[in-house]
Amino acid sequence: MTQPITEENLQKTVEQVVQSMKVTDIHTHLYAPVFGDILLWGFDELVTYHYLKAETMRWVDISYDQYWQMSKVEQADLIWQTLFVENTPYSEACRGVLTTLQRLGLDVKSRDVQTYREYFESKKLEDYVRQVFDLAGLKCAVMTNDPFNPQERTVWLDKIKQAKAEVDPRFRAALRLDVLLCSWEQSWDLLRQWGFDVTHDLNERTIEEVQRFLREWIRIMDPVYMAVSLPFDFQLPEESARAQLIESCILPVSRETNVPFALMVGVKRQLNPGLKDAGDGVGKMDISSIDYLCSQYPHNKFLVTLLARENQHELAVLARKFRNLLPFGCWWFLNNPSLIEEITSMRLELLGNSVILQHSDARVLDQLIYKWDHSRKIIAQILTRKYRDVMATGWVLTEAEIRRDVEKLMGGNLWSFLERKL
Ligand code: FIX
Ligand code: ZN
Repeated sequence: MTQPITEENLQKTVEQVVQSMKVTDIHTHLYAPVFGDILLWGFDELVTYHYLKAETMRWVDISYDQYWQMSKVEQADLIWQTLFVENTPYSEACRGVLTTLQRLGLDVKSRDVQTYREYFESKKLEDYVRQVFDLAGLKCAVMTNDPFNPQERTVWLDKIKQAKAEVDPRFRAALRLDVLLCSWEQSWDLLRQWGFDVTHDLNERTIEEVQRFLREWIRIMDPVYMAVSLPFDFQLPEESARAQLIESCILPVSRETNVPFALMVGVKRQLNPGLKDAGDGVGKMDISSIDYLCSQYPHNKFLVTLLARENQHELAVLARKFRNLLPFGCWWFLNNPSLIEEITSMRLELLGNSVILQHSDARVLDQLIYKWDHSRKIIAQILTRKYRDVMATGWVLTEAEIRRDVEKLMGGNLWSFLERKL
């Protein structure tokens, strides 16, 4: 581990370290098995991923309603026929399905969907979770947990809070607050129904009670962070309920509990409602809102990922200015080889080791396999280039140092960020 790295063994060493590093997947839509059928997995879920729905609807002449009236198996068969048989599956989401099948040991060249389905039907979930985490090299997956989701809420309150079931330690919670922050017109009444003394007006009592709601759910979930997905036109400062809830409720509780606030900004919600969960688009956001948060709240910790390619450079520059800002991942429409390469190179050049390079955003358990397989290959290529540039100056590198760097970049920086005293 301490022998110096040479030009001859550099690439192989970096590839081996990146491939074998157990990662913290800082953002997913997965759930621990205790949450039941909201944890999606298996062939038909893999093939009906909303990315693939959108790509399929570009080809077929059926209406959106006709698609949504199909069964899951019928939808998967349509997607498979359209994207995998009538066209070569080289889009990132299509290729991902094939990488997953291949890594699971299935015969991709057979194109035998029935055999694929039988394979997954033979799996027991508990064993399969272990198998997928091993293949993907995951230490931990951070979920997206919405206290306003009735099915999920029941599990937290009935099963977990009553200590009837532990959340699997491989799955950590993230307290997701889109409904609270972006639908206050509805969410205040739900809080009232749950026993919080709030009104629609964000008066002092309401602010106190929303803070109590946040503390309550931090106690129940023990979240790694609080998160919100925000539209591209998100602005702070702003005269709005959302702005007041963020500044008067989220940020004080975030600092008090050392639970960072994660902002995921740049969505154009439901550009095409007919596509439902595949209907969102992207827009460039005004990064001065992130600048405002980091500068006005220097003792708060912010995790930030932005959806527009055009925002990536300014996010990296902003992170150079504010140590309370930790950028993460190549989110959603950026999670493609060409953009991962561009963004990762730029981040290493501007931020060195002080960034979290990737998250999977996996919605289907099996996707962990391909999302991390594809990203690891690109990250290893870029890191090899960066190490080679450093070694060209005469700098002597050891494998232990490469391992140290990669651990930080692949999620370790999240845990040290939590421990930082700002
Ligand atoms: O807001 C989010 O967490 C987004 O990642 C999702 O809404 C989005 O649908 C997604 O899964 C993208 O990969
Ligand atoms: Zn997501």
